[in-house]
Amino acid sequence: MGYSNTIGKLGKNNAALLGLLTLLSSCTQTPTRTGPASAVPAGPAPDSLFAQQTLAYPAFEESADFLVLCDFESPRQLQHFDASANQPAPSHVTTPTATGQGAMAVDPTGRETQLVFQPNISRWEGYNLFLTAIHSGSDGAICRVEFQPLDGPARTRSYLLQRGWNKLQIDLVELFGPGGPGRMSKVVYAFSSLADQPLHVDDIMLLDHRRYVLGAQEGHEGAMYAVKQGKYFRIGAHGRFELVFLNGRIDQWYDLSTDPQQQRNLAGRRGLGPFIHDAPADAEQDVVSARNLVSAKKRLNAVRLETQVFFGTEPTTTRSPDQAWRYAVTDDGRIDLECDLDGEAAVLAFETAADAGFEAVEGKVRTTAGNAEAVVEYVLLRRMGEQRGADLLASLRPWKAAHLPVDAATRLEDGRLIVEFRSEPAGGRTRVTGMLRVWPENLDHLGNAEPHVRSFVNRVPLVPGGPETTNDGANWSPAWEGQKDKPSAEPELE
Ligand SMILES: [Ca+2]
Repeated sequence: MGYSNTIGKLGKNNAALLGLLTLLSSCTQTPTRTGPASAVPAGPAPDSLFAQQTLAYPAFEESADFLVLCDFESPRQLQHFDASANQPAPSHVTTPTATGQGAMAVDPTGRETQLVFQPNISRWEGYNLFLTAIHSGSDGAICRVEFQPLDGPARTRSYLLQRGWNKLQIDLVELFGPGGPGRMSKVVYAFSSLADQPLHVDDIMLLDHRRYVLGAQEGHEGAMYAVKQGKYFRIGAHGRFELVFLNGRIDQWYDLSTDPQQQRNLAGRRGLGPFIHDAPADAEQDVVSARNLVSAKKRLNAVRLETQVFFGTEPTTTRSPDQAWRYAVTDDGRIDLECDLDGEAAVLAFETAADAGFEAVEGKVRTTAGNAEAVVEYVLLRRMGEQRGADLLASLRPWKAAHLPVDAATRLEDGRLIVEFRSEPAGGRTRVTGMLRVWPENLDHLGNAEPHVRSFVNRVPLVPGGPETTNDGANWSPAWEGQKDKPSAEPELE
């Protein structure tokens, strides 16, 4: 099994790094104030604080709910910073500010300094995005933001600051999972590699930037929902399962029947997958762009997500995507998957959490493709005993292949379970279709899993040389097929 560097390149850490680089856009210098705040007419005047914040933080405008913890418009707000922990003590300034007419300044005495913020409101439930602005006098300083919840371990994010204002946008779901951090004790800003210049902090805000494409936060058992949350898409069925998608991949997986609070991510450290192993050299690049199209059909209780992923630095408008992923998720826990990959990538892999008790069992279904006998291999990642709960059933095969050289291999690495499916590239591209199941729970045995695999194989017939439309990607998805319906939820274009 080849673990090239590509794995890391395409992994979660790099996605986080990408987010970091994306978010490190510094905004312009302090807006010129023409008069005191009292001179501003009532209502949302162009230079009202609210209008400035909306302009400075695009996510602010999109969010349904927000909480400003500190805007530093009053020197009194410095009391939320622990004076004993901050050396030297911060001071209140009126310039520069990111928004409004006040900010906080600290003069670093050495190469390192830290600010300890004790939030006036510690209950952060319902918020999932942390925004703050930091002004640096030079390029190259490093800011580490550490969140210390009252219960549970601290989480950190580090940023390389540019000269001027840096707007940090930190996804709390990414850090703490969908349940969020709960109650927050402290947020520590730790600066290093500082030049001998003052630092400024403005605007500490929490946002709820979830947007429901289908369903709602509450729903009856089995009711589906789809939420866009920043660059994440959370798709699930209440009381059954939730999958979190990022850049065309399943990043997190939760078993809602045994874990309604979503404390335990069943996906591996890098995500659930599919990961591409043995990818060619030209794919060893970072994701530069991902386009998502999510559509939901309420009556069918199904959600479809399509993601186009681009690597490299060429403009994405003038070329086809390096990877195209299509998922159709239904309330019964079935995920139909289809991917189209540039290059000769031959191995797709899934990865489950190290300590969740997964073991792999491989099975085969014999079927007839045209006149040829074929064998579809599948794998059941099951959990028995004390950790009994959601299992993962996976079966992948090359696009429209008469022969099915799909090979499921398993191996343990640091406790994680990794399953690989080998595929044959054709014409410089790899196209794979497949089925995953994350519900019903406790499939446990091949006898329970086989009917699901068989229905998948029969539904997408293996007809060599058949008409192009047989397995056309636009039509093949399960709940969509043969349904003459009108969408009851408006398709969402991202
Ligand atoms: Ca301010």
